[in-house]
Amino acid sequence: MNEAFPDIPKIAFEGPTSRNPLSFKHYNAEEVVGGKTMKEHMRFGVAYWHAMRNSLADPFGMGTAQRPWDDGTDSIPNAQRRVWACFEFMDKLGVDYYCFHDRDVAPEGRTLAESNANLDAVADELEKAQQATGKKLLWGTACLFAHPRYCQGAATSPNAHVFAYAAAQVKKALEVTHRLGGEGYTFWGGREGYATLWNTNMKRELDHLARFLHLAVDHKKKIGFEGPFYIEPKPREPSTHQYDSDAAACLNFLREYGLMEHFKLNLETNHATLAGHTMRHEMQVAAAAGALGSVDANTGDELIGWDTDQFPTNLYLTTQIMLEVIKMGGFTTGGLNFDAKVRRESFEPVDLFHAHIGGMDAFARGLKIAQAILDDGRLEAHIAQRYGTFDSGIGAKVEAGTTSFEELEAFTLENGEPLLASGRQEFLENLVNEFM
Ligand code: XUL
Ligand code: CO
Repeated sequence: MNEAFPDIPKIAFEGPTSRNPLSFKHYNAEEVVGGKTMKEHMRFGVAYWHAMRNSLADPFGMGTAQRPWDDGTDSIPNAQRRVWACFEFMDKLGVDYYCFHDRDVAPEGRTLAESNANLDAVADELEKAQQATGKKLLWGTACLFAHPRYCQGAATSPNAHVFAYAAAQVKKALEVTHRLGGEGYTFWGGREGYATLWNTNMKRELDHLARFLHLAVDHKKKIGFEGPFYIEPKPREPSTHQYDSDAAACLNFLREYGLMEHFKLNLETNHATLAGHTMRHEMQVAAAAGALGSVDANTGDELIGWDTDQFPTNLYLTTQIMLEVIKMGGFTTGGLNFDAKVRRESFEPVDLFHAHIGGMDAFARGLKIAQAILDDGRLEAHIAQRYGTFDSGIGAKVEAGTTSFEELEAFTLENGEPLLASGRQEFLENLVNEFM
């Protein structure tokens, strides 16, 4: 096939003084930072649905994207051509992973059998492209939110036949993910929630969702898929309320239904924003539970209230993400998947490169800054020292669980008013700025 991006060469690292927009200024795949190469730290992924399938329509207007390799039809040859465009894109960009929904890569047919056959035909091509380029599948997923049958939910639909259809779709998507050597499998429940409680039995829907995920675990074992399942929190959009609303809600759900050992979280920045949290908050909640699996790397717009899925360029954000990633010991099966789309105004193919290069460079800087902050040690030492009264004496007894209210009362009667230390927020913000 002809090249999809004939005018674009392989993107090289040219360093911070380069003025070539199609080069990396900071992302240098083989450069070692804190004992690992940048590419081992980051494990970047291209999101097939945005890079290859997003027409850049918005609620007020039609798509604008120019994608010359795509004839706009739902044919299998077109879907197969797109595979090679995607792999050429990844290859020129130097990204090793991709992620997909079943319906991004292959068109939905008139029946489940036809849809499955379509998916197999494109999976054949994906397999060939993976073999030809060495690129890998970070995770796969099933689109359980676009088709009208899922308008009232998939696993949480009030209709048992919809539940069955969704199960059949996940079964197939999981099998294809397994066949392609996917390192994980994601569940994002865009319609697993409600529009109004006036028509909803929330308890019953949550029970069904848990049953669905247990069935998926059973099937994963049956076919020998060893990667983790990820659940991706998001509070709303498209539903009014989504059951997987934030990291804490997901963890509570997984614990309540005995699913913790089978799931980790896939955290997305713009979803954290919609939930009224910072990404760092979500990451710490997940990491504390040993459940920080993967990241959908993007950002939202503070002035628009929706999931704008923009490319991340804010160095404070990427620094905070990489701090949490390094502190948890790095990704294992997960990575940084650019669940992000170019703006509707940025309709040329080259804009896909500008967007991803910018995100990769921003994460490279975030990684270096995070590692420098950790190597310097003052920030971490400050936090450790802030809790120093729990390292010995009565504090150590509190942490060890060997004291009582009587003893704490006696301690207070004897020692009087506690001596507090300043929180030093401004001092620490200035310290972080030394590294930016
Ligand atoms: C939607 C979203 C999804 C998931 C995969 O907001 O983030 O694309 O990442 O279904
Ligand atoms: Co996402």
